[in-house]
Amino acid sequence: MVKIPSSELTPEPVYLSRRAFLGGAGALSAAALLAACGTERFVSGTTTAGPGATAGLTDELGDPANSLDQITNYNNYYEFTTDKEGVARLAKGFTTSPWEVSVGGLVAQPRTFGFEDLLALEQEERIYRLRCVEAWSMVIPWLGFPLSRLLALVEPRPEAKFVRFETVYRPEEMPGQRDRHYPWPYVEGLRLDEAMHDLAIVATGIYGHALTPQNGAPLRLVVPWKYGFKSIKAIVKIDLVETMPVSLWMALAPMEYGFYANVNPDVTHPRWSQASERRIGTRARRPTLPFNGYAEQVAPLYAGMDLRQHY
Ligand SMILES: Nc1nc2c(c(=O)[nH]1)N[C@H]1C(S)=C(S)[C@@H](COP(=O)(O)O)O[C@H]1N2
Ligand SMILES: [Mo]
Repeated sequence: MVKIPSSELTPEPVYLSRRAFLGGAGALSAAALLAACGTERFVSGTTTAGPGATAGLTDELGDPANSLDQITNYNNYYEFTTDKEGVARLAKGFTTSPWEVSVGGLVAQPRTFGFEDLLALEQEERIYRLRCVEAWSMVIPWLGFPLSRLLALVEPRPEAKFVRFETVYRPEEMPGQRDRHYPWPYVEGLRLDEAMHDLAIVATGIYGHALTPQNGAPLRLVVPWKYGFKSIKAIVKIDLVETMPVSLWMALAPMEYGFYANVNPDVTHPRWSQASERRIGTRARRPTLPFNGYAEQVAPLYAGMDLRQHY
């Protein structure tokens, strides 16, 4: 396990300027972000483009990013409502500060992080496809950091094989959590090697702005090669564990939602095909790509596994 020296944590003044940036600045151009390795330059790379401007951003396949308006008004977040177009209104004003995340279980250095501690890690932009199991997708320019960096800080012990994530339980602010049909809190999990893969990130922003409540503020997981439900929002607890965690969706419908949930056009959901998807903002369906287009990077994680059995 690689240890992250504390010198890698961003010093305070730089962090403060980033916070100013997160709060107020407009969208960044991808070039500005990618060119920036230091935070100072990162901040000076702001453009005048307003919210919703896509600033010509595309994913690596050349498809345009969805607008901020689309990303923040079509959401899955059952803690609020199952109505995708109603999440934004119900999540408005959700308390995201102060916020703490406890990271523990089978680790040498269990620790509770304030959200500010995590913002102090260097943030980078990742333009990822998000493919919902319901067969729609978006391209989203996230801001965040590799999950591996956070896990390295707590030093997983050799017995740790999986990572278990938990969403906040706050029924007084989350009306959907008063619906007892769901085994709240929302839980998700990854195998440790999946969690350590560079593509798995903790997102803290979108289009250079802080995350909106409907997108999982203040921090959520993003695992782009898996169906969207794995990308758990509003995380308060992360545990390194020895046995495979049971996610909320596995508990509810194990025949429909397995642990792995890797995007796979060849494995049909019991109630619909996964061969194609609708990109939000467009009409035409497009073929769904194995591992959501990230096969080259992540397929080796599953060498020798029957992906039809482990869906
Ligand atoms: N806690 C929690 N996390 C969640 C969900 C949820 O209902 N609750 N929905 C998931 C699903 S099904 C999808 S597709 C994505 C949607 O993320 P977005 O609304 O930011 O696009 O969030 C995932 N994370
Ligand atoms: Mo989803």
